[in-house]
Amino acid sequence: MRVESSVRIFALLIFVALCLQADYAQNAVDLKPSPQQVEWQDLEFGVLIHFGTNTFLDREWGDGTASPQVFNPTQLDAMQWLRAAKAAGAKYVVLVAKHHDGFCLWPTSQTMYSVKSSPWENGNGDVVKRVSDAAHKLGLRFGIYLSPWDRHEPRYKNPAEYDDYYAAELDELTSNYGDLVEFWLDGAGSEGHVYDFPRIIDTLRIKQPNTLVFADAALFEYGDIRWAGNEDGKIPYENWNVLDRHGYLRWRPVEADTPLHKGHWFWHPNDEGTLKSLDELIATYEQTVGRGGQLMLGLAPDRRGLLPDADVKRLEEFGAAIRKRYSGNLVAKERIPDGAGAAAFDGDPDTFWSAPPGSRHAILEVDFRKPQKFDRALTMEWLNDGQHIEHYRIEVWAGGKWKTIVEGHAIGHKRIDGFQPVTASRVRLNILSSSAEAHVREFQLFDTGGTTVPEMAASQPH
Ligand code: FUL
Repeated sequence: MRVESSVRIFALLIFVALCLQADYAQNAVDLKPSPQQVEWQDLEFGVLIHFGTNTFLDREWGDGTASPQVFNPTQLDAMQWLRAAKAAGAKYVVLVAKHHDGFCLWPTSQTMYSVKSSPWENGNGDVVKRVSDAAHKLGLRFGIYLSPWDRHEPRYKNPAEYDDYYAAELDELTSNYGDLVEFWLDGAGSEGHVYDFPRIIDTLRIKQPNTLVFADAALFEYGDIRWAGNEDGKIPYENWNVLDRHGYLRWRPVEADTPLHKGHWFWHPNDEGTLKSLDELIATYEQTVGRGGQLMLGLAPDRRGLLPDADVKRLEEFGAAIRKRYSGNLVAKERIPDGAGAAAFDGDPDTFWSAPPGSRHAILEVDFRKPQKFDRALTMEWLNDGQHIEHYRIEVWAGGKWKTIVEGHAIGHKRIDGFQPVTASRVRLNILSSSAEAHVREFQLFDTGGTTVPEMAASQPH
């Protein structure tokens, strides 16, 4: 009797252990985004603003010795900066509140190395307030960058004391400027320095539970957004949203930061030649947003406190070009409506089509009233339940059979496939394999006029 009951207890323990193991086992295809990540991924495009003593000293990385006296913009107008960002199509703005030189753009109580000690507005100004107010007025989400590496603050030498300083600054920034959409944690210069990241993130979360933390995957494990790994405005394809760090899996969508002026985050005199061309910006868009990630474009106001006219013009041109390229969706306009897959073809990313529950492959076909010419396909996966599509083809009906024009693996939030112009009256998205039933928000086709973007060839069939 006693032996029997101990066998039963042993069996029960094994069963519980197995259940627990099953519970803890992580599998990339089971991971889902948080609601905040879902909302953030829909923003697609933001700007990152660098402005400070570097602007006045022709520097990119200040060494912390600049006098606050040099900071004296004469016409600072944050509305001008953000109107231009909005015209480009940006949905959010992250302001560098403190760069590596340690100079603070808000009147922090933690140091005198800030706008308080500058002649600007007699030391009574607050750039963070100006920019957050402008963002809220224009309907843009607002976020901050607070450099951990600090080349001015004497306490930086003592990690524990510096953590106190940094956390106190973060507490001010999380308290006084409304909801923060993103907290940009830059790892540059911090090699060898130990920060108390759990404490820093706890400080952020107390007042800003919804803010997403951007960080290089190497900086610490539990960020919400990962860095693209380069500043060239390119997200490597295939782009999967789940990141595996030595067995620790996390939904961590990617953001690619790249400046509007080649190689320069801050404004520099006589720097007009580095302004990126419209074609370069379009290629950047297609290789970031078009690869399922976020584009973070760097803007740099000049010594007046204004974005240079040429930058404003380029941003307006960029926004207009993207709108023009992606507003003539042939599927929504020219398709013969037959009910099947309608939610993926309606031009409305707020609705989505689902493959039958439990299915692992599916086909969505578009029949046009008359043959249509197109050179781009834009596909969006509904990610709330995870990233499922693992292999797909885009095919056109030609010569009595289906011909593959694109073959790819990851789709994710958005995938723009570019190819040589093709004319067809039947097109299909052939989902060859998905880890659970596929969900498609949009399948769109465009004739962009054959503009060549060389790197788009990545999605050609092989
Ligand atoms: C980098 C910094 O070192 C650059 O100066 C710039 O702020 C960029 C956005 O991040 O890591």
